Amino acid sequence: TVKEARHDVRKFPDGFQFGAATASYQVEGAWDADGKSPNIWDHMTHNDPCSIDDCKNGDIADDFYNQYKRDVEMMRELGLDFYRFSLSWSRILPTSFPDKINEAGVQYYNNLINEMLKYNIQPMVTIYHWDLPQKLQEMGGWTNPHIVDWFSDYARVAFELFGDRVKNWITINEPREICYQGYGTVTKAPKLNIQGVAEYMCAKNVLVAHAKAYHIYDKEFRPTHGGTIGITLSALWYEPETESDVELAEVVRQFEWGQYAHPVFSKTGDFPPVMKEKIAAKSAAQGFKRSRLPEFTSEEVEMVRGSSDFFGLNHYTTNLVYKNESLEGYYDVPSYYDNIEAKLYQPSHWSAGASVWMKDVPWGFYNLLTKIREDYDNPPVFITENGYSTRGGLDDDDRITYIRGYLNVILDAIEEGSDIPVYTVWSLMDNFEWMRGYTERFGLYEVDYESPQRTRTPRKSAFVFKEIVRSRALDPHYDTFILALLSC
Ligand code: GBH
Repeated sequence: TVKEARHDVRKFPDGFQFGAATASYQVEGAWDADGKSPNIWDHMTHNDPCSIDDCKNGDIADDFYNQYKRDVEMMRELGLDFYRFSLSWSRILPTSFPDKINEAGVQYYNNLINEMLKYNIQPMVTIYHWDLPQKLQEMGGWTNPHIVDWFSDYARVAFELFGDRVKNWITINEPREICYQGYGTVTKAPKLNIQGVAEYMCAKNVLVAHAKAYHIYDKEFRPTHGGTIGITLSALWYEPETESDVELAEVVRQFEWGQYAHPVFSKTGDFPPVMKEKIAAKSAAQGFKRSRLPEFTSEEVEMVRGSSDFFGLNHYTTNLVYKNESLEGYYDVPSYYDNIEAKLYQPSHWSAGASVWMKDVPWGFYNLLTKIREDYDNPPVFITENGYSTRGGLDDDDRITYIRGYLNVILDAIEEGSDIPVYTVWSLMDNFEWMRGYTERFGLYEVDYESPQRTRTPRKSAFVFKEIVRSRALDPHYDTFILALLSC
């Protein structure tokens, strides 16, 4: 389904909330300030600096730790309803455990939250956005089932410290990226590269840890604090290349994000049936004694099922899918793509951002939103990230086109019955883009990494986004006006 983009002025529904996001390691810097202990990104970037494209790291990043007042000022400039940021586990709990709470780290988050609330900008807090304390990694990280307790103890501390003022919680950001990229491949810390095995152990533990934190909040904090809490998943849209790939594209979706969505949002819970079947069959054929996909106990299935007040969705782009049966022998280890027997790609004529994977495909987002509405009984969908990468520069018309196009299909989906009350742009400002370092820029504000203050300057997209938030509407002609303004 490719919908024609509309060119009229379209209003957002009453109560629709606009925000912007960042994550602790990507912006805070102050990596060892005031008692913070190292996390897996400190560890990796210090021990193997050129695992990052530009051999840089997040030691200083945007210096958000010290510049946060300027950033709250930017939130006000944009008129944001809320701001999404994440907590650094090892800044709050330097031993990784709640035996010792680092007051200075807590003070920093209190300052930030209070500064935002002064101007009525609601905090949306992600408890975990990839910066695991290094010590926990050394004990197996997300493959160790004890992490269910480690994480939920940490989450409880966060609820206790900030829950009087924070009413929107996200437990964990993007399990797929944590598990597949960090444990199955080498594309995120800790680069374990244990394909088809560690990533599934991780998947199970992430889901149970999330669910445990959810239930702690639900039972111990919600009655007095009355907030919402959920998990955020990343999902691309996967479109079949031809009619004969329709079924396959659905298998890919179930492996890519159904893996995390089905256990939480389906009526039955548990991993998607197709995933269980395929991995069990492959595992048997490969000589494993049991499926490489761990099982949930029936208590765990029940604990995870329904453990999210909303479907937190990070969405950026779309892939095409076609059948590739000849992967046998191509991979010398049990592999994820061998399980699926599919190839994914993006046609080169699709309009491209700076990241290799970034193409501007709004109709894919429309299809994804429709599918989430149909498959999971129309849950509230919080768009917790959406955004576009460039190589920098203030004139970012491509980003404007992208954000407009994606907001436009959100309005289409809402018209057709989707419940989408929240949109978050990634990102408020340029930041440390993981393995890409500072080579890819996602900010509405440009950050000057040569200046000691990490000076922030609004891009053209910041002015356009500000106008969208102010008018609570999409006016496709607004940037022409800005252009005229900037050139006179
Ligand atoms: C988000 O992840 C992160 O939450 C955020 O920290 C990050 O800065 C931002 O996006 C921009 O990257 O994995 O080979 O299929 C986005 C995760 C990355 C998932 C690209 C899909 C596509 C290539 N997405 N990935 S692949």
